[in-house]
Order: sequence, then structure tokens, then C-alpha cells
Amino acid sequence: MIKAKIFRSSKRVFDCRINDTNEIVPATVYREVMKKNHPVVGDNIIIQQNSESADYEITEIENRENEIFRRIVRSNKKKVIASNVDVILIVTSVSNPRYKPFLLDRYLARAVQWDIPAAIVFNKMDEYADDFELEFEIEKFKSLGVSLFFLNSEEPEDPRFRDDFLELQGLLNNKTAICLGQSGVGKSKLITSLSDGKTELLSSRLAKKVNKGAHTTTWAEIVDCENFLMIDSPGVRTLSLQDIAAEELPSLFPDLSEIFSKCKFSDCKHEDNSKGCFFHTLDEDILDERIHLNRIYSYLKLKEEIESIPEWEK
Ligand SMILES: Nc1nc2c(ncn2[C@@H]2O[C@H](COP(=O)(O)OP(=O)(O)OP(=O)(O)O)[C@@H](O)[C@H]2O)c(=O)[nH]1
Ligand SMILES: [Mg+2]
Ligand SMILES: [Zn+2]
Repeated sequence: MIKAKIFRSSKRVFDCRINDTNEIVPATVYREVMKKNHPVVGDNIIIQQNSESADYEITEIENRENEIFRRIVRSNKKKVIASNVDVILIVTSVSNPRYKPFLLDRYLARAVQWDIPAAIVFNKMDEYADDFELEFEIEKFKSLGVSLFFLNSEEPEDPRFRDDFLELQGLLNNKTAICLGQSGVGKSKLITSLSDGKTELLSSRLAKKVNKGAHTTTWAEIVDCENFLMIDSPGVRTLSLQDIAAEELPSLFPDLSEIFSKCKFSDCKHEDNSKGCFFHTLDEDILDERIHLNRIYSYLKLKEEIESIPEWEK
């Protein structure tokens, strides 16, 4: 019985890293195991060496802490992409690409759905030009209890952002993380600097893997960054929330649940013309209330988008 972790998956063969030796070996899966659960990247597993062929076989998958998944709405099935993630790093740029106020709420909704702690990285702080209300955004996400980091990933030595950089490095130590964020916000750069340059750029690794047809959407792998592990999956990086059901959405904004209950009607849609909606009584000039208004706006935008997708497409 050898303890290991799945680092890379394909249809039949899994690259597994043996805990004790860090050696990576290919392993196939016992049919009995496959029947119960399809193994995914991040799974902690038991492997055994076949006494005749010397091949490794996965004989057991340990219970998962959590799962990165998409839901197939039609059949209400889960498609699991990876497992056992300690933290989701949501990366945003404060300059170029410009900051998109409601995008972070979407990533946070995902983190809630997957039940994984999230931290937000405001990257490219060296280029921040005071062209949006960063202070308000900070207050908002602080009130949600999310850890925030302000970084210059291009220059990790930059003394203005050095403390945050070191703190984030400390937070990631010995953890498994996943990075979410739009293209160009600096995810690859961030990972390279956090690993003190020891990791080759994810993008160069990726270049070899893309365009493999149907596999590209589900493929995932773990990249060893020495002091932490990073899960990389194109299927996760492109963030569409098509697979979230409208009924599920309120539960993904837990900070609003108490406020939802203050509306006069339990089926309140919280829209401009909704009678007795508590949100109409909130005051934009009071910070807490402005935060709630901002979050409900984000919620409604997302709801509208989800509802505009025909059921059969989900
Ligand atoms: N000034 C500045 N530039 C940065 C910073 N972080 C990254 N960049 C630059 O921004 C550009 C995009 O960075 P990437 O790391 O490739 O962005 P990415 O998020 O990995 O993008 P995709 O791989 O397309 O998803 C590169 O030219 C980086 O050098 C930063 O903190 N400050
Ligand atoms: Mg990249
Ligand atoms: Zn309401």
C-alpha cells in the first residue's frame, strides 16, 4: 500500500506522485474503484504495484475535502474536474485589463458553491491610477471576510507591496491552490514570482497541451511550485456560470440571505418594481448599505444572465 496523489489525468492512465519519494509514476485504475468514483487530479489515493507486471494500480481513493466541479443542469449531475483544493486565488488587475467591478463576485460565488476558501489578489498595483473606487471594493470584500492581497507580481521585491507578497507566500506554503482570473491579469507572472521563479511559466507548458479536441475542456494537472501546488485547468479558467441553476443562486450570496428575508414577500424578485422589497429602503450614502446594494446588483445581473440561457443548453 503506497500513498500517492494524482497529478495528471487522462482517460485510462493517471500520473501519480508518491508521497514518500515524490516520484511520479503512471497508474491504471481498478475497475472496482472506477465504479464508485472516477479519479480526478488532486485525489489522494492508494496505489499498489502488480507483482507480475510491476505496473501501478489505483486501489483506493480517499474521501475528498472538496471538489472543483461544473454541474450538468439537464441531468443534475456533477462533472468533477479536480479535488482537495485548499485555497482559490482570485486574481484581478487594477490597471490593464481594467478592473471589472462585478467579476470578482462571480468568482466568489463559485468559491461558495465549491465550499473552498478564497483570497483575492489585486495585481498590478504599481500601475493603479485611481480610476475606480478601490477603497470601496476593499471595504466590500473585507465585509465578506475574504483575505485581500495587493501586489506587484512583475516586481515582487517592490517594497510597497513586499509585505503582502510574503504574507501570500506564507499562506500558500504546503497548500494546493487554484488560480482564477481573466486573461492578462498576471496569473502566470504571479505564480512564477510566488515560486521564486522555480516554476516555468504555466503558459509555456500549456502551449503544448491545447487543441486536443474534446479533452481540452476537462483536462487538469497539478503544477509543482516547490513550496505549494497549483492546479491548472483550462475548463476552470474560462469562467462561464451557465451551469448554475437560478434556484441555486441565492445560496451563493450568503451575505445577502438575511437581507432577502426582510423583504415583504418571500418570493420577492428584488427588482425595481418589486413591492415591499427591503433593498429599496437601503441608503447609498451608508457604507454597509451601499455594499448590500452593490452585491444585490451583482446578483441580479448574474441571475438575468443565467435565466437567459435556454435550459437545453445547460
Ligand atoms: N506592471 C505590472 N505588470 C504585470 C504584473 N503582473 C503581470 N504583469 C504583466 O502583465 C502581462 C500579463 O501577465 P500574465 O501573467 O501572462 O497574465 P495571465 O493572467 O497569466 O494571462 P492568461 O495566461 O492569458 O490567462 C505580462 O506582460 C506581465 O508581465 C504586475 O503586477 N505589474
Ligand atoms: Mg497565464
Ligand atoms: Zn426584495
